[in-house]
Amino acid sequence: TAKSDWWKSAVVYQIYPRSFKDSDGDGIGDLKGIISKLDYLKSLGIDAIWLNPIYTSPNDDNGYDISDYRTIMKDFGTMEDFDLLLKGMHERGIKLIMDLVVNHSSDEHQWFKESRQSRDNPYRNYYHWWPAEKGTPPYRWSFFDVNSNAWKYDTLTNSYYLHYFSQKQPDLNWENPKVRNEVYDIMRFWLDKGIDGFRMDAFQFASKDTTWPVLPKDYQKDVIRYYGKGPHLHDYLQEMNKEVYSKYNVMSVAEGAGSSPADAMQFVDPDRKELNIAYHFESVDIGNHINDFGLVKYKQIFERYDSTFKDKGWLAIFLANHDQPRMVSKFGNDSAAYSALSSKMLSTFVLTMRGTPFYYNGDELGMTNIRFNSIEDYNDVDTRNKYTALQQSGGNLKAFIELKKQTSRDNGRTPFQWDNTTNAGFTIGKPWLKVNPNYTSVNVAMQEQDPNSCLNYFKKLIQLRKQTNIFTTGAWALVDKNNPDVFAYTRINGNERYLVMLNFTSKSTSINTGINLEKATLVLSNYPKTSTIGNLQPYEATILKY
Ligand code: TEU
Repeated sequence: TAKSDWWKSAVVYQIYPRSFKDSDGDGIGDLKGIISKLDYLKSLGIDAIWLNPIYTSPNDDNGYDISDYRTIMKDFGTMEDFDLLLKGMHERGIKLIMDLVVNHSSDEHQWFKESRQSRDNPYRNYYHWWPAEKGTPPYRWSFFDVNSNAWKYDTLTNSYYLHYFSQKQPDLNWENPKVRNEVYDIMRFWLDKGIDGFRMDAFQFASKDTTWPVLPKDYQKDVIRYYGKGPHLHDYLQEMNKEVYSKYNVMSVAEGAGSSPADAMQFVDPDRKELNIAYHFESVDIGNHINDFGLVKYKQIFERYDSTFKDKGWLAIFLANHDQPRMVSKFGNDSAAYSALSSKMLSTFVLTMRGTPFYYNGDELGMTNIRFNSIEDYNDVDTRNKYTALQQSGGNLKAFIELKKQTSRDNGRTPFQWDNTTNAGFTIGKPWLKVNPNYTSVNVAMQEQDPNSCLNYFKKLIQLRKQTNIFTTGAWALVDKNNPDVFAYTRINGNERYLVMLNFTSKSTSINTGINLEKATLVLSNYPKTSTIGNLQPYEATILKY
């Protein structure tokens, strides 16, 4: 791949800074904490880090509500810390991708404070307002609002403002060129510091039909179709590319990329000059647990996307992030017997697919869902507000808590497990979110010593992805596609041929590859002894060269 396409062969590691490493004992992870772990990050072999938002924020949604885009959140440190972090990363050959959250700002951003003052304030049109004398605005669903209503009435000017996420996250009005230019300036500010790209948070929602048509009843069940294709979305992206991205050798990721492969292609078709990588949600929105939706349906998603993207465009491959439960708790099996095995199997998947792997911190250790028993333990605005809503409507709170043990975003946000000292070595203070009690057996210190650990297996996978570019560019095709237990595929580049076989179940099973494997050689497996050809042990992952 060309030098400017470095992001195609990169492995991106996502750091949730609040939970990674606390340096000052306030219980919250910070930039100095990350700096102290740079050698760990280097040892993984990853190429780039995506850092969740670190800008000044009142933390209604843990940094996704930004009140100043050019300063660092006090909890996380200072701009000096940031400069040192970037320098330390670059010295180790690691690139930095920042989160760009510009579908909305915080309600505590200066722009919004001005905007709400009066109907003729110069910042009024930075946001979407509906004057109350026109009646109630056409209903818009909100992801996080307790009343699921994205219009919030504000007495000060007798108007409603729009917030697709929480009430403290008002949506910016992208139709206003001043807003667009403000954002381009913010982007230049960080790119000129030398960062290597942006993940564009929820940007698919940025363009709204401001004639505010009435939407069909229950449209929110298919919300991306209605919110993810605003009338000017791609005009904005093309303008942003022309004004900013085209001037830098950096990468851009569309977080959310419509609701079909064709939609996703629109964001990243090189001829359109918009973004680089499409990060779509079909493979995580499919359901709460692999046993519910089944492997065959899951495989079909990847087949549909890969067939659209085989000649142009580029995808992200991921199983988890800070909005998801832990990868092993959703797609694998986190029981004592199978947790490590299935974690390794899932890592094999992420690192051998076509697309750029986005790998979530802690998954390299096999970290699992925490499964809080009480709402008091939760921090996540989404979980808390939905609980309150249910409380108000007299719903089944017990069932809700059971469901959140599987799905809450906080499952993936518990502190990183460094060692078996107090609080997993994350902080000497009181952690902002409880540490998973399994830290005594799942942690970096132990796994670094164990040649068979998840951590060491993850490092091997990264080395493998670097030794050959087959996993980046090789053609991808499903094998035994209707097999309900096994996710298997080939990666082929001319004479170089690899077969990846992943057993997604806790039973021994078989696979019909239709390939002559007599001369095949073993590349990597999560078992010391792989099965005879055609058979796979529980959660076995085996890569063969043939
Ligand atoms: O998430 C945006 C978003 O659209 C997700 O809620 C998505 O629909 C879901 O994960 C699909 O399963 C981003 C951030 O990742 C999230 O943490 C923020 O809360 C949100 O934007 C608002 O900024």
